[in-house]
Amino acid sequence: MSDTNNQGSQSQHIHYHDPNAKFDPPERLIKNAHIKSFTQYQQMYEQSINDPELFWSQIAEQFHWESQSSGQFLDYNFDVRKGPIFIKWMEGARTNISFNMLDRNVEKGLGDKVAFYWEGNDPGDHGKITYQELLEKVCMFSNVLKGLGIKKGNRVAIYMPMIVELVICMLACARIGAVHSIVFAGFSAESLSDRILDANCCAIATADGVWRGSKLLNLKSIVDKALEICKEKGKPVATCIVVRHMSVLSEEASSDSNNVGEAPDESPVGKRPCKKLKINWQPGRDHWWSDLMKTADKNCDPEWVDAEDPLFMLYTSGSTGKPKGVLHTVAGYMLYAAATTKYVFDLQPDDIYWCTADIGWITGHTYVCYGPLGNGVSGIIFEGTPFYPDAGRFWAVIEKYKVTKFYTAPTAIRSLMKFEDNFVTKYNRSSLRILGTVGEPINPEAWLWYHRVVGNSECAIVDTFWQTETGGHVITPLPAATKTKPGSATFPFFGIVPAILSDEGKEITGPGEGYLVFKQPWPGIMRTVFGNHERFEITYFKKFPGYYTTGDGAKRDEEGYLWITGRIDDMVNVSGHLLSTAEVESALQEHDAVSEAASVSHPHHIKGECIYCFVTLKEASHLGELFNDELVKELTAAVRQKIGPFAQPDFIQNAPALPKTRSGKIMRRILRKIAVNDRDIGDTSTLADETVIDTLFKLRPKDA
Ligand code: 6R9
Repeated sequence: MSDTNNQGSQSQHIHYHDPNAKFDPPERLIKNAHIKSFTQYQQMYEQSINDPELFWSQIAEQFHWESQSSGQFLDYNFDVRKGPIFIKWMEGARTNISFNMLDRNVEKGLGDKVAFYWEGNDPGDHGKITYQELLEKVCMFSNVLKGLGIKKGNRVAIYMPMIVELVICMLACARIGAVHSIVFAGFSAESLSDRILDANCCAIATADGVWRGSKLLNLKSIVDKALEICKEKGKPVATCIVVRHMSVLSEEASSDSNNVGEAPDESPVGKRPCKKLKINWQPGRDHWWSDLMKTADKNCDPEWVDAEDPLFMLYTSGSTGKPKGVLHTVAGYMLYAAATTKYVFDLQPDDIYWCTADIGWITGHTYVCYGPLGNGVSGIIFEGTPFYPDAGRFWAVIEKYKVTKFYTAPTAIRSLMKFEDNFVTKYNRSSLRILGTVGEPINPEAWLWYHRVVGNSECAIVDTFWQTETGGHVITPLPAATKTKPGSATFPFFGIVPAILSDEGKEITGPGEGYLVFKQPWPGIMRTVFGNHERFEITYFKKFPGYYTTGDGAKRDEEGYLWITGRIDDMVNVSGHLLSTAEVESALQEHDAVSEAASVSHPHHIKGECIYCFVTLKEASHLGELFNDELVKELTAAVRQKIGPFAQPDFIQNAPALPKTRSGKIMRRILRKIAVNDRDIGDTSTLADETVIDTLFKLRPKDA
């Protein structure tokens, strides 16, 4: 490698951040916090590891158990060499999660407390529902489901926008022991049908349509298509329940859709925008939610289920393409969702807690629905997007509801950073105490902006690492106890024993980098891949026997802080140096002109692999929109400077937008194809916007 000392082109536009700089927990949080110091965290952590039964049974005491188990509190096998993998917490105990989320809170006197504020796509379209009201609606809908013949163990697909009925539907399934399988209402008809078929769902709940920003989505027509595919494949779905969210039937629509009738607007919260939407109707199969609810009984005894009975399944993409139905069970998930929400967001009775994730993703399951309800706090269900009507929407909502705890994704933060700080600062954010991030490694640049601009340098930032499979946070700071380093998810949550393994499967103790694995089960870990236990064992337990393999890389620094370096398949090996794409991206993002960056591995005849970068420029950059050789030089220098000359990217291309999944994850698999000019990009069904692909192929540098 040549030219290691060339620092001549360092630009004034690059801000370096000291990776060891630490931020103290905000003083004002400590007095009332559940965990007040790092020492207290360490003591509790030790206990959670050495005596999981004692630790988790204390947490279980907060909940109602219809009957206790006489068997083992925890039983498991994590080692494929010893037999099949299994994980069981509190098997034999009987409970019901909807009872614990609702009846128990009402009994404690929280009946009149707001369970959820609902904030619609349009500012001004809003409502709220109390714990008592939510309980009543859930009981009614449970009776509706029972009336339709849905029983314990049946799978119910849910394809809904972010409306209160979505939570009602989840909790009603849980109340009668049915298993919900939520599909994010942004997936195509084909993806939806794949998931319905794989889970063998007997019913689906949806809504007529939804506005997402300024785009109108006809959800019912997507569901119609999906159900058509299911029928063609010989597995018709008997029941489709439709929430009337927005349609006022025009004459045109009602004339060619018999039996639609006029559905009374019985929605539990708020007024709804009335927009014309053409809906087709299949009598016998399709039912209006409000029609079914009209006659439903307001009382419904919960079905007492086993701790290890399934609660829900949720599909996550697999490296082989076919999505995996991650299965979670009742009691372990309940304990873990409630405990992580309580400690990581340091929940207090008067909190207004807002997680912006869609319930269609695991973050929404755990941190919009089950975690907050399990702690009896008031949450927000947000139907809108960060950019509608403008880039100030998040901060407007924070001001409106006096949000105290806020949880969002790095991708949202990075895209909002592009705009002037004034979009944030013109709103009152003095209620904020804790700011969370999840979904991807957060680059220090974005972390610091979140901390300084959004949090006014007065809030704790919790960078929470976890997965659909883990059920809840596994590596995370605790807001009043952990000194944070921007970009580090810091330390394990209670009950989590992380290890870093080398390629050969040796544990790296002390500082080092490798595969992130976990050594023992925690209550929230997935139990199987629905219908394919072998795939569960192969995906998570085969590579390193005795460990749960996350598929992510991690680095432990001298002080023991953990830094997630990204998916293992996002590692680049340049001339024998193992590099994470996240590291390179972070270096690029420190440049003033850069809004977002993604880097992938590209084959190289000498180095083996080299780095190929995609860079999105800030719209308002004072360097202009110009992507030119000068800028490429500066960016190259930035990476050399930050990581080392070996990390110097060979290619940097202009990317007006990056290919992302609907949950905002950059699809590096597709970027790798673009980098090598391979048009055979495979499955793009999870891509939010397919048009970016063509643009990126066109903008490839000539020499690549
Ligand atoms: C909760 C969720 C899981 C993958 C995970 C990792 C990435 C999530 C992260 C993070 C770095 C964080 N990830 N949180 N990487 N820092 N704080 O996102 O679940 O959709 O299953 O994705 O997301 O790569 O393996 P899921």
